[in-house]
Amino acid sequence: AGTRDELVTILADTLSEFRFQHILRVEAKALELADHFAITDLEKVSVAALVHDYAKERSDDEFKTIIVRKHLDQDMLNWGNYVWHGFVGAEMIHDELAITDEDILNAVRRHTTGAPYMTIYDKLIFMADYIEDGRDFPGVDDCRATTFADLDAGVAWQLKHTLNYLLTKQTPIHPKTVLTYNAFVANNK
Ligand code: DGI
Ligand code: FE
Ligand code: FE
Ligand code: FE
Repeated sequence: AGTRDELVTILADTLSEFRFQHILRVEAKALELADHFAITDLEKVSVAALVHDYAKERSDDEFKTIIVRKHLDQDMLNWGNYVWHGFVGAEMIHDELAITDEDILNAVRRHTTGAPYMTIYDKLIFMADYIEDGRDFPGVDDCRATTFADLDAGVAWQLKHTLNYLLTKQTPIHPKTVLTYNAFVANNK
């Protein structure tokens, strides 16, 4: 059993069946994208995809405790699970799974809000999470086609639609989401 298979066993025991199936679909889509864009470190892509939602099912109290105890940016206390499971989740993945690769940890940190600068691994996970085969929202097939044609255009597509959706819900928008939108959509083209 290699690193990837050992990890899958741990995740199957740790996550709900629903989440476990999602991360397997994200891995499959991320590997499709990696192949398409000729990314060679497939182990890294696999591990990043498999762990990206590792912390999603933890309690608010557990996140808050870690933010305080590890002296992370205390502004994070003002946000919720959608921010924590990436930024604080990366700490849990590091500490509990002993994954130290910064490309992997950054891809987890950036998978929900994105970031103004994203590595190829960040972009693969950000997009695979959004267009994995279980996703079914209006335009998802257009987003899939756009992403395979031009990865940055796919990132921009997602940001445009997520921002629009968040505005209709009148839910708080994290500054990082706005900075990413500016970098990939508003300051571009
Ligand atoms: O964990 P997943 O559900 O697989 O996907 P995700 O981590 O990419 O996103 C979780 C949700 O967070 C998704 O519905 C979009 C939303 N989101 C992204 N940026 C923001 C946000 N929600 C709020 N309220 N504010 C944001 O800035
Ligand atoms: Fe997530
Ligand atoms: Fe995402
Ligand atoms: Fe996800």
